[in-house]
Amino acid sequence: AYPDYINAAVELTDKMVERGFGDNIALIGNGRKRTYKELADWTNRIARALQEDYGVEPGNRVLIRSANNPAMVACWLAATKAGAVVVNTMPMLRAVELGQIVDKAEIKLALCDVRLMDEMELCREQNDHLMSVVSFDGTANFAGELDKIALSKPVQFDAVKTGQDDVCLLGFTSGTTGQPKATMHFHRDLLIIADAYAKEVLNVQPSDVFVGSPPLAFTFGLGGLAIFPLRFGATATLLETAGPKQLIEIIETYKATISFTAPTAYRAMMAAMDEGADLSSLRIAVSAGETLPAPVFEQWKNKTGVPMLDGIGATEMLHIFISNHLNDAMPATTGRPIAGYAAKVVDDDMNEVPRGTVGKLAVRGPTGCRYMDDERQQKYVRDGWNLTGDAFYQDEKGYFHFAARADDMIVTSGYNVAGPEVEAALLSSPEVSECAVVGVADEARGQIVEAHVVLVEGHPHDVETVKRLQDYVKSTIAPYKYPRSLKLVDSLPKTATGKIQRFRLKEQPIT
Ligand code: 3SK
Repeated sequence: AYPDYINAAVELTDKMVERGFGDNIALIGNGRKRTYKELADWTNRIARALQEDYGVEPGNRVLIRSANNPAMVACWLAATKAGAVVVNTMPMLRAVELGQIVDKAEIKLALCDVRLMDEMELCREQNDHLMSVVSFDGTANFAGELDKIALSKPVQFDAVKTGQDDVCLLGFTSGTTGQPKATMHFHRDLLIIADAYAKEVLNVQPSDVFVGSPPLAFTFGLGGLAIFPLRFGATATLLETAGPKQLIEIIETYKATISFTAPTAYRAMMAAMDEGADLSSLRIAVSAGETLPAPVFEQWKNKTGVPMLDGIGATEMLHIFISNHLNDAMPATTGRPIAGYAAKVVDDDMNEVPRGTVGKLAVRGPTGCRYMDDERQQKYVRDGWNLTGDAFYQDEKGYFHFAARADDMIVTSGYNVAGPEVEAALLSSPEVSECAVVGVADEARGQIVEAHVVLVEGHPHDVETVKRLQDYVKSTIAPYKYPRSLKLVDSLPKTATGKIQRFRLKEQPIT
Protein backbone atom coordinates (compact mmCIF):
# COMPACT_ATOMS: atom_id res chain seq x y z
CA ALA A 1 0.00 0.00 0.00
CA TYR A 2 1.29 3.43 -0.94
CA PRO A 3 -0.13 6.83 0.03
CA ASP A 4 -2.62 8.33 -2.42
CA TYR A 5 -0.16 11.08 -3.31
CA ILE A 6 3.40 10.02 -3.92
CA ASN A 7 6.15 11.13 -6.25
CA ALA A 8 8.55 8.31 -7.12
CA ALA A 9 11.51 10.65 -7.68
CA VAL A 10 11.05 12.33 -4.30
CA GLU A 11 10.95 8.88 -2.69
CA LEU A 12 14.26 7.99 -4.35
CA THR A 13 16.07 11.21 -3.39
CA ASP A 14 14.78 13.72 -0.79
CA LYS A 15 13.01 11.01 1.24
CA MET A 16 16.22 8.98 1.30
CA VAL A 17 18.04 12.01 2.73
CA GLU A 18 15.28 12.38 5.35
CA ARG A 19 15.71 8.70 6.21
CA GLY A 20 19.39 9.26 6.99
CA PHE A 21 21.06 8.17 3.74
CA GLY A 22 22.19 11.70 2.76
CA ASP A 23 25.92 10.92 2.94
CA ASN A 24 25.70 7.52 1.21
CA ILE A 25 27.01 7.43 -2.33
CA ALA A 26 24.04 7.27 -4.69
CA LEU A 27 25.70 7.44 -8.10
CA ILE A 28 29.15 6.88 -9.54
CA GLY A 29 29.86 7.73 -13.14
CA ASN A 30 32.17 9.69 -15.42
CA GLY A 31 34.78 9.70 -12.68
CA ARG A 32 32.60 11.31 -9.99
CA LYS A 33 30.67 10.19 -6.95
CA ARG A 34 27.42 11.82 -5.82
CA THR A 35 25.83 11.42 -2.43
CA TYR A 36 22.07 11.17 -1.93
CA LYS A 37 22.08 14.76 -0.62
CA GLU A 38 23.93 15.97 -3.72
CA LEU A 39 21.55 14.04 -5.96
CA ALA A 40 18.50 15.48 -4.19
CA ASP A 41 19.85 19.04 -4.58
CA TRP A 42 20.94 18.48 -8.18
CA THR A 43 17.56 17.11 -9.23
CA ASN A 44 15.70 19.90 -7.41
CA ARG A 45 17.67 22.53 -9.30
CA ILE A 46 16.98 20.86 -12.64
CA ALA A 47 13.29 20.41 -11.75
CA ARG A 48 13.07 24.14 -11.01
CA ALA A 49 14.68 24.97 -14.33
CA LEU A 50 12.27 22.66 -16.16
CA GLN A 51 9.28 24.25 -14.49
CA GLU A 52 10.35 27.91 -14.44
CA ASP A 53 12.39 28.23 -17.64
CA TYR A 54 11.06 25.49 -19.92
CA GLY A 55 7.40 25.60 -18.90
CA VAL A 56 7.12 21.92 -18.01
CA GLU A 57 3.69 21.22 -16.54
CA PRO A 58 2.32 18.05 -14.92
CA GLY A 59 1.56 15.45 -17.55
CA ASN A 60 3.85 16.96 -20.20
CA ARG A 61 5.91 14.36 -21.99
CA VAL A 62 9.66 14.86 -21.71
CA LEU A 63 12.12 12.84 -23.79
CA ILE A 64 15.64 12.16 -22.53
CA ARG A 65 18.44 11.17 -24.89
CA SER A 66 21.64 9.97 -23.31
CA ALA A 67 24.01 7.13 -22.60
CA ASN A 68 23.97 5.73 -19.05
CA ASN A 69 25.44 8.41 -16.79
CA PRO A 70 24.52 10.26 -13.57
CA ALA A 71 23.32 13.32 -15.48
CA MET A 72 20.74 11.20 -17.30
CA VAL A 73 19.50 9.83 -13.98
CA ALA A 74 19.34 13.38 -12.59
CA CYS A 75 17.32 14.59 -15.59
CA TRP A 76 14.90 11.66 -15.33
CA LEU A 77 14.37 12.23 -11.59
CA ALA A 78 14.02 15.99 -12.04
CA ALA A 79 11.42 15.67 -14.79
CA THR A 80 9.54 13.15 -12.63
CA LYS A 81 9.61 15.58 -9.69
CA ALA A 82 8.15 18.22 -11.99
CA GLY A 83 5.24 15.84 -12.72
CA ALA A 84 6.30 15.10 -16.28
CA VAL A 85 5.87 11.78 -18.09
CA VAL A 86 9.36 10.70 -19.10
CA VAL A 87 10.45 8.81 -22.19
CA ASN A 88 14.06 7.64 -21.85
CA THR A 89 15.72 6.87 -25.18
CA MET A 90 18.90 5.13 -26.26
CA PRO A 91 21.82 7.15 -27.61
CA MET A 92 22.05 5.06 -30.77
CA LEU A 93 18.64 6.10 -32.08
CA ARG A 94 18.67 8.20 -35.22
CA ALA A 95 16.45 11.10 -36.16
CA VAL A 96 13.89 8.88 -37.87
CA GLU A 97 13.41 6.65 -34.81
CA LEU A 98 13.40 9.63 -32.43
CA GLY A 99 10.79 11.24 -34.68
CA GLN A 100 8.48 8.23 -34.34
CA ILE A 101 8.70 8.46 -30.55
CA VAL A 102 8.27 12.23 -30.52
CA ASP A 103 5.20 11.83 -32.63
CA LYS A 104 3.64 8.95 -30.75
CA ALA A 105 4.34 10.33 -27.26
CA GLU A 106 3.59 13.95 -28.20
CA ILE A 107 6.86 15.07 -26.71
CA LYS A 108 6.91 18.66 -25.48
CA LEU A 109 10.53 18.94 -24.47
CA ALA A 110 13.62 16.86 -25.19
CA LEU A 111 16.64 16.86 -22.88
CA CYS A 112 19.66 15.77 -24.86
CA ASP A 113 23.28 15.11 -23.96
CA VAL A 114 25.36 17.82 -25.69
CA ARG A 115 27.38 15.08 -27.40
CA LEU A 116 24.26 13.64 -29.04
CA MET A 117 22.65 16.79 -30.38
CA ASP A 118 23.16 16.16 -34.11
CA GLU A 119 20.43 13.56 -34.59
CA MET A 120 18.22 15.37 -32.06
CA GLU A 121 18.46 18.59 -34.08
CA LEU A 122 17.68 16.67 -37.25
CA CYS A 123 14.64 15.22 -35.51
CA ARG A 124 13.54 18.66 -34.33
CA GLU A 125 13.78 20.05 -37.86
CA GLN A 126 11.29 17.39 -38.92
CA ASN A 127 9.00 17.79 -35.86
CA ASP A 128 9.34 21.49 -35.18
CA HIS A 129 5.71 21.97 -34.19
CA LEU A 130 5.98 19.37 -31.48
CA MET A 131 8.89 20.14 -29.25
CA SER A 132 11.82 22.13 -28.06
CA VAL A 133 15.22 20.71 -27.28
CA VAL A 134 17.61 21.62 -24.50
CA SER A 135 21.11 20.23 -24.01
CA PHE A 136 22.65 18.92 -20.82
CA ASP A 137 26.19 17.78 -20.18
CA GLY A 138 26.34 14.01 -19.77
CA THR A 139 29.86 14.31 -18.39
CA ALA A 140 28.41 16.53 -15.61
CA ASN A 141 30.83 19.38 -16.33
CA PHE A 142 27.85 21.72 -16.60
CA ALA A 143 28.50 22.64 -20.23
CA GLY A 144 24.88 22.19 -21.31
CA GLU A 145 22.25 24.89 -21.54
CA LEU A 146 20.13 23.16 -18.89
CA ASP A 147 23.07 22.79 -16.48
CA LYS A 148 23.84 26.51 -16.60
CA ILE A 149 20.26 27.47 -15.80
CA ALA A 150 19.91 24.76 -13.12
CA LEU A 151 23.09 25.97 -11.40
CA SER A 152 21.52 29.38 -10.86
CA LYS A 153 18.54 27.84 -8.99
CA PRO A 154 18.11 27.19 -5.27
CA VAL A 155 18.25 23.57 -4.11
CA GLN A 156 14.70 23.57 -2.74
CA PHE A 157 11.85 22.41 -4.93
CA ASP A 158 8.26 21.61 -4.05
CA ALA A 159 7.73 18.52 -6.15
CA VAL A 160 4.43 18.25 -7.97
CA LYS A 161 1.81 16.48 -5.84
CA THR A 162 1.35 13.45 -8.06
CA GLY A 163 -1.14 10.68 -7.42
CA GLN A 164 0.24 7.18 -6.91
CA ASP A 165 -1.56 6.21 -10.11
CA ASP A 166 -0.46 9.19 -12.19
CA VAL A 167 1.57 8.15 -15.22
CA CYS A 168 5.25 9.10 -14.90
CA LEU A 169 7.01 6.89 -17.45
CA LEU A 170 6.39 5.68 -20.99
CA GLY A 171 8.29 2.52 -21.82
CA PHE A 172 8.77 2.11 -25.54
CA THR A 173 9.23 -1.21 -27.31
CA SER A 174 9.43 -1.61 -31.03
CA GLY A 175 7.26 -4.75 -31.21
CA THR A 176 7.23 -7.11 -34.17
CA THR A 177 6.01 -4.54 -36.64
CA GLY A 178 8.88 -2.14 -36.00
CA GLN A 179 6.34 0.51 -35.07
CA PRO A 180 7.17 1.81 -31.60
CA LYS A 181 4.52 1.17 -28.97
CA ALA A 182 4.40 2.74 -25.58
CA THR A 183 3.30 1.39 -22.22
CA MET A 184 2.36 3.68 -19.37
CA HIS A 185 3.69 3.24 -15.85
CA PHE A 186 2.57 4.94 -12.65
CA HIS A 187 4.60 6.52 -9.86
CA ARG A 188 3.73 3.58 -7.62
CA ASP A 189 4.89 1.06 -10.23
CA LEU A 190 8.45 2.35 -9.95
CA LEU A 191 8.38 1.67 -6.22
CA ILE A 192 6.59 -1.67 -6.53
CA ILE A 193 9.31 -3.24 -8.69
CA ALA A 194 11.87 -2.34 -6.05
CA ASP A 195 9.70 -3.41 -3.13
CA ALA A 196 8.84 -6.69 -4.83
CA TYR A 197 11.75 -8.02 -6.90
CA ALA A 198 14.69 -6.05 -5.49
CA LYS A 199 13.67 -6.65 -1.90
CA GLU A 200 12.43 -10.23 -2.10
CA VAL A 201 14.85 -11.68 -4.63
CA LEU A 202 17.97 -9.52 -4.22
CA ASN A 203 17.53 -8.44 -0.60
CA VAL A 204 19.21 -5.13 -1.44
CA GLN A 205 21.12 -3.45 1.40
CA PRO A 206 22.53 0.11 1.61
CA SER A 207 26.02 -1.43 1.28
CA ASP A 208 25.21 -2.87 -2.17
CA VAL A 209 26.92 -1.52 -5.29
CA PHE A 210 25.15 -2.13 -8.61
CA VAL A 211 26.85 -2.48 -11.99
CA GLY A 212 25.57 -3.45 -15.43
CA SER A 213 25.16 -2.73 -19.09
CA PRO A 214 21.47 -2.42 -20.05
CA PRO A 215 20.54 1.09 -21.19
CA LEU A 216 18.52 3.17 -18.71
CA ALA A 217 16.16 3.64 -21.65
CA PHE A 218 15.24 -0.05 -21.28
CA THR A 219 13.21 -0.61 -18.11
CA PHE A 220 15.51 -3.55 -17.27
CA GLY A 221 18.35 -1.01 -16.94
CA LEU A 222 16.28 1.72 -15.29
CA GLY A 223 15.25 -0.72 -12.55
CA GLY A 224 18.58 -2.45 -12.07
CA LEU A 225 20.85 0.56 -12.37
CA ALA A 226 18.77 3.35 -10.86
CA ILE A 227 15.49 2.49 -9.10
CA PHE A 228 16.71 -0.55 -7.13
CA PRO A 229 19.86 1.00 -5.68
CA LEU A 230 18.19 4.35 -4.96
CA ARG A 231 15.21 2.76 -3.22
CA PHE A 232 17.49 1.16 -0.59
CA GLY A 233 20.24 3.74 -0.08
CA ALA A 234 22.69 1.67 -2.16
CA THR A 235 25.09 2.80 -4.92
CA ALA A 236 24.67 2.66 -8.70
CA THR A 237 27.72 2.69 -10.96
CA LEU A 238 26.92 3.94 -14.45
CA LEU A 239 28.97 3.20 -17.54
CA GLU A 240 28.55 4.98 -20.85
CA THR A 241 30.39 2.15 -22.55
CA ALA A 242 29.76 -1.12 -20.78
CA GLY A 243 31.91 -3.68 -22.58
CA PRO A 244 33.20 -6.76 -20.72
CA LYS A 245 36.50 -5.12 -19.73
CA GLN A 246 34.79 -2.03 -18.33
CA LEU A 247 32.31 -4.15 -16.35
CA ILE A 248 35.15 -6.18 -14.81
CA GLU A 249 37.12 -3.03 -14.02
CA ILE A 250 34.14 -1.39 -12.29
CA ILE A 251 33.41 -4.51 -10.25
CA GLU A 252 37.05 -4.60 -9.10
CA THR A 253 37.36 -0.86 -8.45
CA TYR A 254 34.11 -0.27 -6.59
CA LYS A 255 33.66 -3.76 -5.15
CA ALA A 256 30.33 -4.10 -6.91
CA THR A 257 27.96 -6.61 -5.31
CA ILE A 258 25.09 -6.99 -7.82
CA SER A 259 25.45 -7.12 -11.60
CA PHE A 260 22.65 -6.69 -14.12
CA THR A 261 23.17 -7.79 -17.68
CA ALA A 262 22.30 -10.31 -20.38
CA PRO A 263 23.86 -13.78 -20.86
CA THR A 264 25.91 -12.64 -23.85
CA ALA A 265 27.61 -10.02 -21.68
CA TYR A 266 28.37 -12.58 -18.95
CA ARG A 267 29.85 -14.80 -21.60
CA ALA A 268 31.98 -11.95 -22.94
CA MET A 269 33.09 -11.12 -19.39
CA MET A 270 34.26 -14.70 -18.87
CA ALA A 271 36.23 -14.54 -22.11
CA ALA A 272 37.80 -11.22 -21.10
CA MET A 273 38.73 -12.25 -17.54
CA ASP A 274 42.43 -12.73 -17.06
CA GLU A 275 43.99 -14.86 -14.34
CA GLY A 276 44.04 -12.15 -11.69
CA ALA A 277 40.46 -10.90 -12.25
CA ASP A 278 38.77 -10.46 -8.88
CA LEU A 279 34.99 -10.60 -8.90
CA SER A 280 34.78 -11.82 -5.31
CA SER A 281 32.81 -8.75 -4.21
CA LEU A 282 29.82 -9.82 -6.36
CA ARG A 283 27.07 -11.59 -4.45
CA ILE A 284 24.48 -11.90 -7.26
CA ALA A 285 24.66 -11.84 -11.07
CA VAL A 286 21.22 -11.08 -12.50
CA SER A 287 20.69 -12.41 -16.02
CA ALA A 288 17.69 -11.31 -18.08
CA GLY A 289 16.74 -9.75 -21.39
CA GLU A 290 17.32 -12.99 -23.31
CA THR A 291 17.28 -16.70 -22.50
CA LEU A 292 20.08 -17.95 -20.31
CA PRO A 293 21.71 -21.04 -21.85
CA ALA A 294 22.43 -23.69 -19.19
CA PRO A 295 26.18 -23.82 -20.09
CA VAL A 296 26.55 -20.09 -19.39
CA PHE A 297 24.90 -20.55 -15.97
CA GLU A 298 27.28 -23.45 -15.15
CA GLN A 299 30.45 -21.89 -16.57
CA TRP A 300 29.81 -18.63 -14.71
CA LYS A 301 29.25 -20.46 -11.43
CA ASN A 302 32.42 -22.55 -11.89
CA LYS A 303 34.55 -19.60 -12.90
CA THR A 304 33.36 -16.98 -10.42
CA GLY A 305 31.47 -18.81 -7.68
CA VAL A 306 28.81 -16.08 -7.94
CA PRO A 307 25.19 -17.29 -8.18
CA MET A 308 23.48 -16.30 -11.40
CA LEU A 309 19.77 -15.51 -11.15
CA ASP A 310 17.84 -15.84 -14.39
CA GLY A 311 14.61 -13.89 -14.68
CA ILE A 312 12.05 -12.77 -17.23
CA GLY A 313 10.57 -9.33 -17.43
CA ALA A 314 8.84 -7.19 -20.00
CA THR A 315 8.67 -3.49 -20.70
CA GLU A 316 4.89 -3.86 -20.47
CA MET A 317 5.20 -5.26 -16.92
CA LEU A 318 7.97 -2.73 -16.15
CA HIS A 319 10.41 -5.30 -14.77
CA ILE A 320 11.10 -8.91 -13.79
CA PHE A 321 8.06 -10.96 -12.69
CA ILE A 322 9.38 -14.55 -12.76
CA SER A 323 12.81 -15.26 -11.37
CA ASN A 324 15.16 -17.79 -9.91
CA HIS A 325 15.74 -17.26 -6.21
CA LEU A 326 18.98 -17.59 -4.28
CA ASN A 327 17.87 -20.70 -2.42
CA ASP A 328 16.98 -22.64 -5.57
CA ALA A 329 18.75 -21.11 -8.58
CA MET A 330 18.92 -23.75 -11.31
CA PRO A 331 19.99 -23.86 -14.95
CA ALA A 332 17.38 -24.06 -17.72
CA THR A 333 14.53 -22.66 -15.67
CA THR A 334 13.32 -19.10 -15.24
CA GLY A 335 12.05 -19.94 -11.75
CA ARG A 336 8.87 -18.92 -9.97
CA PRO A 337 6.70 -15.78 -9.94
CA ILE A 338 8.04 -13.16 -7.56
CA ALA A 339 6.10 -11.89 -4.53
CA GLY A 340 2.73 -10.41 -5.51
CA TYR A 341 2.72 -11.90 -9.04
CA ALA A 342 0.97 -15.00 -10.38
CA ALA A 343 1.70 -16.80 -13.64
CA LYS A 344 0.20 -19.66 -15.61
CA VAL A 345 0.56 -21.29 -19.02
CA VAL A 346 -2.59 -21.13 -21.14
CA ASP A 347 -3.99 -22.17 -24.51
CA ASP A 348 -5.62 -19.83 -27.04
CA ASP A 349 -8.85 -19.81 -24.98
CA MET A 350 -7.04 -18.84 -21.78
CA ASN A 351 -7.47 -22.33 -20.29
CA GLU A 352 -4.53 -23.47 -18.21
CA VAL A 353 -2.66 -26.29 -19.99
CA PRO A 354 -1.37 -29.40 -18.16
CA ARG A 355 2.07 -29.23 -16.58
CA GLY A 356 4.79 -29.96 -19.12
CA THR A 357 2.76 -28.59 -22.05
CA VAL A 358 4.03 -25.56 -23.93
CA GLY A 359 1.55 -22.70 -24.13
CA LYS A 360 1.28 -18.96 -23.75
CA LEU A 361 2.68 -17.33 -20.65
CA ALA A 362 0.03 -15.33 -18.76
CA VAL A 363 0.98 -13.19 -15.79
CA ARG A 364 -0.68 -10.76 -13.43
CA GLY A 365 0.41 -8.73 -10.46
CA PRO A 366 0.73 -5.24 -9.04
CA THR A 367 2.28 -3.91 -12.27
CA GLY A 368 0.82 -4.61 -15.68
CA CYS A 369 0.51 -3.52 -19.25
CA ARG A 370 -1.17 -0.23 -20.14
CA TYR A 371 -0.65 0.41 -23.82
CA MET A 372 -1.51 3.81 -25.18
CA ASP A 373 -3.27 1.97 -27.97
CA ASP A 374 -6.59 0.23 -27.08
CA GLU A 375 -6.41 -2.46 -29.73
CA ARG A 376 -2.96 -3.56 -28.56
CA GLN A 377 -4.12 -3.42 -24.95
CA GLN A 378 -6.99 -5.79 -25.67
CA LYS A 379 -4.62 -8.29 -27.22
CA TYR A 380 -2.04 -8.08 -24.45
CA VAL A 381 -4.40 -8.18 -21.45
CA ARG A 382 -7.13 -10.83 -21.40
CA ASP A 383 -9.32 -11.56 -18.37
CA GLY A 384 -6.91 -9.50 -16.28
CA TRP A 385 -3.90 -11.59 -17.37
CA ASN A 386 -0.98 -10.13 -19.32
CA LEU A 387 0.03 -12.23 -22.34
CA THR A 388 3.70 -11.48 -22.79
CA GLY A 389 4.10 -13.15 -26.18
CA ASP A 390 6.41 -15.83 -24.78
CA ALA A 391 5.85 -19.56 -25.00
CA PHE A 392 6.58 -21.38 -21.72
CA TYR A 393 5.87 -24.61 -19.92
CA GLN A 394 5.57 -25.24 -16.20
CA ASP A 395 7.16 -28.36 -14.69
CA GLU A 396 5.64 -30.61 -12.05
CA LYS A 397 7.19 -28.58 -9.26
CA GLY A 398 5.72 -25.36 -10.63
CA TYR A 399 8.92 -23.88 -12.11
CA PHE A 400 8.54 -22.01 -15.39
CA HIS A 401 10.66 -22.91 -18.44
CA PHE A 402 11.07 -20.72 -21.52
CA ALA A 403 10.28 -22.44 -24.83
CA ALA A 404 10.35 -19.72 -27.48
CA ARG A 405 9.40 -16.17 -28.28
CA ALA A 406 5.97 -16.25 -29.75
CA ASP A 407 6.61 -13.29 -32.02
CA ASP A 408 9.14 -12.43 -34.64
CA MET A 409 11.32 -10.27 -32.48
CA ILE A 410 15.04 -10.83 -32.98
CA VAL A 411 16.95 -10.68 -29.71
CA THR A 412 20.60 -10.02 -30.42
CA SER A 413 23.09 -9.40 -27.61
CA GLY A 414 20.21 -8.30 -25.40
CA TYR A 415 18.80 -5.82 -27.93
CA ASN A 416 15.35 -6.32 -29.40
CA VAL A 417 15.32 -5.77 -33.14
CA ALA A 418 12.11 -5.92 -35.13
CA GLY A 419 12.72 -7.65 -38.47
CA PRO A 420 10.20 -5.50 -40.39
CA GLU A 421 12.01 -2.35 -39.37
CA VAL A 422 15.29 -3.59 -40.85
CA GLU A 423 13.40 -4.68 -43.96
CA ALA A 424 11.96 -1.18 -44.31
CA ALA A 425 15.45 0.32 -44.05
CA LEU A 426 16.82 -2.05 -46.71
CA LEU A 427 13.87 -1.48 -48.99
CA SER A 428 14.52 2.26 -48.93
CA SER A 429 17.79 1.59 -50.84
CA PRO A 430 17.40 1.94 -54.62
CA GLU A 431 19.45 -1.24 -55.02
CA VAL A 432 16.98 -3.48 -53.17
CA SER A 433 14.00 -5.07 -54.84
CA GLU A 434 12.74 -7.40 -52.09
CA CYS A 435 14.01 -8.61 -48.77
CA ALA A 436 13.18 -10.62 -45.67
CA VAL A 437 14.89 -10.29 -42.31
CA VAL A 438 15.01 -13.05 -39.73
CA GLY A 439 16.90 -13.89 -36.56
CA VAL A 440 19.25 -16.84 -36.75
CA ALA A 441 21.01 -18.62 -33.91
CA ASP A 442 24.47 -17.35 -33.07
CA GLU A 443 26.75 -18.69 -30.36
CA ALA A 444 28.07 -15.36 -29.16
CA ARG A 445 25.00 -13.14 -29.53
CA GLY A 446 22.10 -15.53 -28.98
CA GLN A 447 20.71 -14.47 -32.35
CA ILE A 448 21.94 -12.27 -35.16
CA VAL A 449 19.97 -10.25 -37.67
CA GLU A 450 20.09 -11.91 -41.08
CA ALA A 451 18.80 -10.30 -44.26
CA HIS A 452 17.94 -12.14 -47.47
CA VAL A 453 18.02 -9.59 -50.25
CA VAL A 454 16.88 -9.66 -53.87
CA LEU A 455 18.65 -6.88 -55.79
CA VAL A 456 17.14 -4.72 -58.47
CA GLU A 457 18.18 -6.21 -61.83
CA GLY A 458 21.63 -5.27 -63.01
CA HIS A 459 23.19 -4.72 -59.59
CA PRO A 460 26.22 -6.91 -58.95
CA HIS A 461 26.13 -9.80 -56.46
CA ASP A 462 29.46 -9.11 -54.79
CA VAL A 463 31.00 -8.43 -51.37
CA GLU A 464 31.09 -4.68 -52.03
CA THR A 465 27.31 -4.67 -52.44
CA VAL A 466 26.87 -6.62 -49.20
CA LYS A 467 29.10 -4.19 -47.33
CA ARG A 468 27.41 -1.15 -48.91
CA LEU A 469 23.94 -2.37 -47.91
CA GLN A 470 25.05 -3.15 -44.37
CA ASP A 471 26.52 0.36 -44.07
CA TYR A 472 23.36 1.78 -45.55
CA VAL A 473 21.22 0.20 -42.82
CA LYS A 474 23.65 1.43 -40.16
CA SER A 475 23.28 4.97 -41.41
CA THR A 476 19.50 4.76 -41.72
CA ILE A 477 18.48 3.26 -38.36
CA ALA A 478 20.31 2.56 -35.10
CA PRO A 479 23.53 0.75 -36.07
CA TYR A 480 22.99 -2.22 -33.72
CA LYS A 481 20.04 -3.25 -35.91
CA TYR A 482 22.11 -3.81 -39.07
CA PRO A 483 22.13 -7.30 -40.58
CA ARG A 484 25.41 -8.93 -39.58
CA SER A 485 24.62 -11.61 -42.11
CA LEU A 486 23.37 -10.40 -45.50
CA LYS A 487 22.69 -12.89 -48.27
CA LEU A 488 22.11 -11.88 -51.86
CA VAL A 489 19.53 -14.26 -53.32
CA ASP A 490 17.64 -14.63 -56.58
CA SER A 491 14.21 -15.02 -54.98
CA LEU A 492 12.45 -15.38 -51.62
CA PRO A 493 10.33 -18.35 -50.56
CA LYS A 494 6.65 -17.38 -50.80
CA THR A 495 3.20 -18.84 -50.30
CA ALA A 496 0.81 -19.23 -53.22
CA THR A 497 -0.71 -15.91 -52.25
CA GLY A 498 2.69 -14.22 -52.38
CA LYS A 499 3.42 -13.96 -48.65
CA ILE A 500 7.08 -14.34 -47.74
CA GLN A 501 7.70 -17.52 -45.73
CA ARG A 502 10.22 -16.24 -43.22
CA PHE A 503 10.20 -19.48 -41.26
CA ARG A 504 11.84 -21.19 -44.23
CA LEU A 505 14.72 -18.74 -44.12
CA LYS A 506 15.24 -19.43 -40.42
CA GLU A 507 15.66 -23.13 -41.17
CA GLN A 508 18.74 -22.52 -43.29
CA PRO A 509 22.10 -22.98 -41.57
CA ILE A 510 24.33 -19.89 -41.32
CA THR A 511 27.13 -19.92 -43.88
O1 3SK B 1 13.34 -9.67 -20.05
C1 3SK B 1 13.16 -8.53 -20.47
O2 3SK B 1 13.17 -8.34 -21.68
C2 3SK B 1 12.90 -7.34 -19.55
C3 3SK B 1 12.20 -6.30 -20.05
C4 3SK B 1 11.93 -5.23 -19.23
C5 3SK B 1 12.35 -5.20 -17.94
C6 3SK B 1 13.07 -6.23 -17.46
C7 3SK B 1 13.37 -7.30 -18.27
C8 3SK B 1 14.18 -8.41 -17.71
